[in-house]
Amino acid sequence: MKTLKSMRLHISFFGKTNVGKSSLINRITGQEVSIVSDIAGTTTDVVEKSMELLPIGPVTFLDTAGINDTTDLGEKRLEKTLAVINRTDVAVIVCDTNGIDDYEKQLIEKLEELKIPYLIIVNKCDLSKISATTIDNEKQIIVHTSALNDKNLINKFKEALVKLLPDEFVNSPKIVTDLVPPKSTVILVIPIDKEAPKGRLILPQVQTIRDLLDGNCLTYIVKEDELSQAIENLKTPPALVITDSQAFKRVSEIVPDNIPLTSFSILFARLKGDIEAFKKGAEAIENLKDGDKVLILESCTHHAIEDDIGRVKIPNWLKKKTSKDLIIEHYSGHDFPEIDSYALIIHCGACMTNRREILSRILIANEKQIPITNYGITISYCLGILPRAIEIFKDV
Ligand SMILES: Nc1nc2c(ncn2[C@@H]2O[C@H](COP(=O)(O)OP(=O)(O)OP(=O)(O)O)[C@@H](O)[C@H]2O)c(=O)[nH]1
Ligand code: SF4
Ligand SMILES: [Mg+2]
Repeated sequence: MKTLKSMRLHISFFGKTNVGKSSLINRITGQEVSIVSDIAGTTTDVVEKSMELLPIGPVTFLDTAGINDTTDLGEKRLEKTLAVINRTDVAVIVCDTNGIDDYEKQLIEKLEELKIPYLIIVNKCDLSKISATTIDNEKQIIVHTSALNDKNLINKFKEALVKLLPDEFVNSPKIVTDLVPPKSTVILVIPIDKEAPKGRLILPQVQTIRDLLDGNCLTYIVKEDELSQAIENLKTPPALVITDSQAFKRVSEIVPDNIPLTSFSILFARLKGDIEAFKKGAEAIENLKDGDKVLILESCTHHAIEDDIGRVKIPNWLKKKTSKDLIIEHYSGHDFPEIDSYALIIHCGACMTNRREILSRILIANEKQIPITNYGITISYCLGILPRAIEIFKDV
């Protein structure tokens, strides 16, 4: 996979004039980024729009001038596009239901040569069915849609995009060091927990420590009983305190309000998903009714122990928070079960899987309008500490 052009993912739309590139970008961004008209050649220069595309991250859309079959000939047609290709992380080739021909094929060849991932959007499907068989359905990611009236367009686009995202964009290696300055002090609160393997730390704790060491931070590790003393011993307040969620309440009482505080599971909700999307999902807890079904979705079949978080703790917290009679079901595995009957999905911390898988699950749930959140966000929400725990992400 190519290196990213910047921290933002650059997504460029290519295609012939009038196929609906600008209309698609306007729909996806929810803004009038480009002028749309039925006159071929409406977009003449590259138009850029940067935004936060939930739950994927920061992106820049590039709308290009369409290629006109009759006036732009041969090499010249491709030249027009090349300057933009060089800035592209993911390409979107737009055609109408006539399918693709030489120009798009030439473009695909170039993209493949440069190892730039691409998807094909067949637009204007409201007008007719696709006639040409020029697209290789086996090999390529294709979205059939209509910028005019497909209500599902945005989700379909994001689902296709997630499959193509460069690894370095979708799976950021930073857990916490982008939140605190180098050389700053961070305190980790790690209670003795039955779920931790005897004599060891659990994976998210180890990964956080590694990230802090790599970021040249000063890392203190304490149990909650030693936390007050650790803060008192420091000459300057720590830049951040990170605690196990299960001790959050007690820790939040000890850590003064001016010191940022979050939990391991919230850091991992960001690393393995999206805090905004999960926060929105957690808000649905308030509206749960008697008899509603809640799905606890686990990415792997880890050994369930006595007071396991997904089987005992979360159900108890939910009951306490809502006072409702909820039906709580569990599913473990990498495939996605039938989710239509659920009022809420709560995903595990996803320590054994990657962000791409969680993002696609968020998008599938969004498409079915089923709220989805995760363990860390749910626990914080139920304990009433979510606003404090996510404060640190505000400026990121
Ligand atoms: N029926 C229908 N019309 C569409 C659809 N998408 C776009 N259009 C219309 O097609 C025309 C061209 O749309 P644009 O979005 O300007 O196309 P473009 O590819 O950006 O065109 P250029 O900028 O000229 O290259 C406009 O009249 C749109 O309203 C669609 O899905 N269905
Ligand atoms: S992937 Fe999920 S279910 Fe598996 S161990 Fe990690 S948090 Fe638990
Ligand atoms: Mg245009």
